Amino acid sequence: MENVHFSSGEGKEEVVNLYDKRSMENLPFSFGEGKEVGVRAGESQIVYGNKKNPYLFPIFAQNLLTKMATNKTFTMIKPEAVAAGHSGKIIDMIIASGFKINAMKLTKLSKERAGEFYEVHKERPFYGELVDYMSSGPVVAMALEKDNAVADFRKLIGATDPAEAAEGTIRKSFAKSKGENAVHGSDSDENAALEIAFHFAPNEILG
Ligand code: RTP
Ligand code: MG
Repeated sequence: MENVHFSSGEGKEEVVNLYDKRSMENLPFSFGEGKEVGVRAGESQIVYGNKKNPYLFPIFAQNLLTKMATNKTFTMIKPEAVAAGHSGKIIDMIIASGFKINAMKLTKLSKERAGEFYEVHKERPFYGELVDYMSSGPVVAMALEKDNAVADFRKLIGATDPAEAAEGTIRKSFAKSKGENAVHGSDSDENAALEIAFHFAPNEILG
């Protein structure tokens, strides 16, 4: 389903193509911070959201409307693991565990983008350190597909603290510490969808 009706809540309604960024940008009303918009696919359903990033919102809306995908997750190989040359071995483990790579890029997060990505941890004492670390060097971002993707990937990466991670997990093999722990893995289907949309434009995602 590509075409969705966006409603401003004030009687105005527009049909936009979720895969066309320009049609989102050209909406005659905004769905900025704090503003609720309705989303409707055909006549079937109306859901509401107030996501502030217009490029995140279409994917979020699409997932809400099509039933949240349970076969997608998102990962980043974190800066210290990329710098140490572990990317290839980590990607091998991911593929060997049955995940299909739908999108992948080497990129570097600015402090601002890293802060936005980990915004859920804003109040935690390690937030500043986490943002500095995640913006300290290149990361490899990937959108992954497998049945039961989120839970299976969390199992593959192991506990946050490598001292507690099971043998054979990515963190047990490559993490340096609880902070510098080699990889990120989404913690829910909803966050997987948001995180994939945060890093990839729709036309960069294959599959
Ligand atoms: P992630 O989100 O990166 O996949 O990690 P996670 O779910 O296993 O752990 P989470 O609680 O979401 O924490 C996010 C990241 O913050 C850093 N952290 N440092 N120093 C500390 O006590 C501490 N606790 C967490 C880690 O990089 C962790 O992965
Ligand atoms: Mg987490």
